[in-house]
Amino acid sequence: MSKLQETSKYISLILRHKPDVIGITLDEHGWANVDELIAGVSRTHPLDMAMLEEIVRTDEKGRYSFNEDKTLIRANQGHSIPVDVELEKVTPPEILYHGTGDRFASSIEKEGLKPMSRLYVHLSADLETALKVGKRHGKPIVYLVASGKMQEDGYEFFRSVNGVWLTKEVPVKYLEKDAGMNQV
Ligand code: HQG
Repeated sequence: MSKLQETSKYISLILRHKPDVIGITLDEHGWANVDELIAGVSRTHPLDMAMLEEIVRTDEKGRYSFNEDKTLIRANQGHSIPVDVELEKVTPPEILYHGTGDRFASSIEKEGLKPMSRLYVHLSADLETALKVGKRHGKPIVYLVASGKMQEDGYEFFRSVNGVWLTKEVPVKYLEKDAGMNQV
């Protein structure tokens, strides 16, 4: 992992989960003050404004956004602390995907997908992304989520500005294990 990636990981921890590790707070929309973030992070990780701009610009998942004058920064999704990042409510495609580890299968097939430590269940528009997410949890499996049907039934879907699909929960009846996954 490069120095910049290490710093980025630390920033993701601060902006999504634990702003208190550097003694800062986020506002209700998840924004942190950029000067405070740089001052706090640079105590342990190399960071100045130019580096922070590079992290935001080059992040492969578009995890962060600045406000217009770059005095504030926030993570676009993935939070465990209760902030309202003004997610766009949108009509989902018929099918979305969720990748996870096979060790979670029996629990998921009993109780459905839950947000666990985060505010939302994270879904992807394509199988490949879901597979990547699943691999972070061990032997990957992918579930197809009947998102179109869920929306008809009144469930809400949101898409973060970096394209991650989010919903509060997915009951078992809308889940189907991807048959192709037996080959993985
Ligand atoms: C599982 C990454 C047992 C769920 C990715 C998942 C994503 C259950 C784990 C984003 C369950 C939570 C989020 C149940 C769900 N019983 N296990 N009923 N319901 N689970 O990390 O979706 O790189 O909080 O399947 O790209 O893996 O960090 O969620 O395996 O968008 O930017 O509980 O994180 O983005 O794990 O990942 P996580 P996730 P970043």
